[in-house]
Amino acid sequence: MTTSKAPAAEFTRSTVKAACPHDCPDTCAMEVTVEQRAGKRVAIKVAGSAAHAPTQGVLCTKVSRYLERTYHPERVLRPLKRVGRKGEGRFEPVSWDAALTDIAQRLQAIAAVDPQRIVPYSYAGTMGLVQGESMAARFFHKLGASFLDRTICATAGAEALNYTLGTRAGTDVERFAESKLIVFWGCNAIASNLHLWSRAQEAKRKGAKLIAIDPYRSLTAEKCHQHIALLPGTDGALALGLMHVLVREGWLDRDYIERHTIGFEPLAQRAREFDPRRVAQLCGISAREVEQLAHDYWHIRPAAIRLNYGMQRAAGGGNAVRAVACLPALAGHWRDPAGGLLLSTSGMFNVDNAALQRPELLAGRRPRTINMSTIGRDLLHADPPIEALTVYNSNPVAVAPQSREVAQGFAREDLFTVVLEHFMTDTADYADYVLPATTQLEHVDVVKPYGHLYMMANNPAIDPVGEALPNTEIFRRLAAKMGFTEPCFRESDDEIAAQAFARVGVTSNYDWQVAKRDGWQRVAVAEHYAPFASGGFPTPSGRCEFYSQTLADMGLDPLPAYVPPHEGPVSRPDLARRYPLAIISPPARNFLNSTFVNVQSLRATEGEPTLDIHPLDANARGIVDGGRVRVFNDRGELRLRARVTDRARPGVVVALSIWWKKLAADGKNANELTSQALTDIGRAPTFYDCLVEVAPAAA
Ligand SMILES: Nc1nc2c(c(=O)[nH]1)N[C@H]1C(S)=C(S)[C@@H](COP(=O)(O)OP(=O)(O)OC[C@H]3O[C@@H](n4cnc5c(=O)[nH]c(N)nc54)[C@H](O)[C@@H]3O)O[C@H]1N2
Ligand SMILES: Nc1nc2c(c(=O)[nH]1)N[C@H]1C(S)=C(S)[C@@H](COP(=O)(O)OP(=O)(O)OC[C@H]3O[C@@H](n4cnc5c(=O)[nH]c(N)nc54)[C@H](O)[C@@H]3O)O[C@H]1N2
Ligand code: SF4
Ligand SMILES: [Mo]
Repeated sequence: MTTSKAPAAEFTRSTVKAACPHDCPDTCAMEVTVEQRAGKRVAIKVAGSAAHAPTQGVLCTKVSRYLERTYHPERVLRPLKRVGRKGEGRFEPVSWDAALTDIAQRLQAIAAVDPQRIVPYSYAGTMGLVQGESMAARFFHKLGASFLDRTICATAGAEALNYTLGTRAGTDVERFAESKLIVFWGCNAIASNLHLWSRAQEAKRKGAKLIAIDPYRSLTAEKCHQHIALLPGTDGALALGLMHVLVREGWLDRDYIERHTIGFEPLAQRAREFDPRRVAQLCGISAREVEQLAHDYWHIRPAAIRLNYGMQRAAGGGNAVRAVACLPALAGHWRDPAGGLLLSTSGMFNVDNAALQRPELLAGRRPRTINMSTIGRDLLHADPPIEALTVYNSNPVAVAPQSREVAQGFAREDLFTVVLEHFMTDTADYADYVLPATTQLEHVDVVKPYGHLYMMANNPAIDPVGEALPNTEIFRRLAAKMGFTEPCFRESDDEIAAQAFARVGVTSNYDWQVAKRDGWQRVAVAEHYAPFASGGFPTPSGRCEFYSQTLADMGLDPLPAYVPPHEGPVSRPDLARRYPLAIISPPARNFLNSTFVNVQSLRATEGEPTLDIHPLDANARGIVDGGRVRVFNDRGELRLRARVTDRARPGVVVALSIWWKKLAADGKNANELTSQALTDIGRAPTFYDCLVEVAPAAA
């Protein structure tokens, strides 16, 4: 923190080094300008740090509005107790002491019967290691609560990468400026990975070719040289088709394959089944596009693939990631720091999770695991039943699939629900208690990124707004009420942050004191870092595993396969006749999942919930641009404003997300339609594997 006297002299200004907490690969370094006014610290500006290489001095539009969010008039400022029906949103303020005493008693009574009936529910509202799973995890471990399988976003791809590359590591975002071919595979970078996009722009100015593989002409796809608009959930077939051409043409780095991979022969055999004509049919594209992409991928070097999560939210998401992850090894693109593939860098940080989470507090107990992606079903049918749910850093009633079941589950009168929040979200409306939590400006944290190579520190800029407390402090006080006496329940946030760094590891040189002072610390790798230039894959074989014995031992396909969507003409011809359109609901540019939807300036930019539909599909149904439509399937129905546009390809409709249900005219969002079916690998949700029909709605 640096302090300097402002010219006016009646106040002091300082700049605080902070880190964006949001679930975004960019994890920007923020500088918060703070003024001392009447003895109180007031944040007056947030800006991107120019000194932090990935941030390049720029924050996205959303987080540029962070002050509007922090000082929002609708912040929850005091603990609230429900007085209305569940979901109705009627609450009255209570004191912290009264709230925590009652919560502790309720949890103790349930734990006396079976602590597994208590379930934590959290995700990445903040990606901070301290305000995420530290004190909270200790609390639930000591209690013996059910484990939560945190699958809602990334596990299909993460586990697929682990099976293939041995870890989550990839091309350094800073090197994309030097790539000659960049493939945005299921990645709308302009919306969801802005700082990589600016590197790609640099590359483009130096002559690079940019290609988007996306069912939708997203903001990114429209700015690429080429857009391959395949059908959702068919990426595995496309990747196998590329392999087919690479093998057929001998466009293979035989030396790299020989030294650093395992299973080339069986993989080549598998790829032979995917000739471009068949692939074209499966993916709804032309054979020429498959041939052209393979040609470019071999001839234009260095070639980097920015693989993102958009393509793994279908039945075959895991296998699709495995197939794409094989490509750089086949064509030798890992050799160049500006080649290869980036899905996630999260495996490169050697964080001491055991110190943060204290699994020893389980004392030998092995509670059951609840998958967060099937919370609707589990709230209604788990055995033993879920009797208490503690939600923090997440908004499941808006974001979890098959929302009608989720809301039904949350509405159970015999369920005791505590929600730690900034705002009265769709989920908070169902709580028995809502506890006010601090935002990133108000607490300490360490943020581990997944899109670059710097561990980030967050210093608090202001005191908590209202009576808000950090998640850690809420669990600390609750632990005291429960009579948990272990010293780890008394540690300060600063002590916890230091523990995240404690294990000075193979790939790390972290020091919390240094990070706090400087704002970040880079993983100790060379500047022109190429993760697998000379192999070194941390898999069981030490090679890139085209063939995975681990998967074979689990009874799964050891080779990347094409697994068609759960809901499509191949798997469910009956369903496809009744519901012929595939719907996807990818992120809106001005929201971050369901965060920021209640920030007026950002919501105004997004307008209202919409459905993009191709003119052919619209005409066939008598749907006009700007008209209201009904979107429906067996799970539910949703009303949206139609935008008739060829941004959506024929057969695919697009509802940018994730809206707050209560801010939509019909009180619903896209998850009314999505299913709780899971992916082939990683037990992850299949948000973009969903069939619907659309019809004009009465005005
Ligand atoms: N502005 C903004 N940024 C965000 C988020 C946000 O909500 N808003 N969310 C954050 C989070 S949590 C995540 S996980 C990341 C997500 O980051 P991305 O993975 O980039 O997420 P999406 O935008 O869902 O996917 C990108 C594109 O995938 C396309 N897509 C959908 N289905 C398929 C498919 O089957 N195959 C292919 N090839 N493409 C498909 C979509 O049309 C979309 O344009 O972004 C993070 N950043
Ligand atoms: N249809 C559809 N559904 C989707 C997706 C999609 O693309 N389409 N994307 C999926 C993906 S990729 C993801 S990651 C999930 C995201 O799902 P979530 O992780 O639930 O993300 P958010 O919707 O942003 O909700 C986070 C909540 O945490 C709160 N929060 C933030 N910081 C703190 C804090 O410090 N303390 C406390 N107590 N609360 C805090 C915020 O106010 C916000 O309400 O949604 C998934 N759902
Ligand atoms: S949401 Fe992403 S792009 Fe925006 S400030 Fe945060 S890390 Fe940066
Ligand atoms: Mo996500």
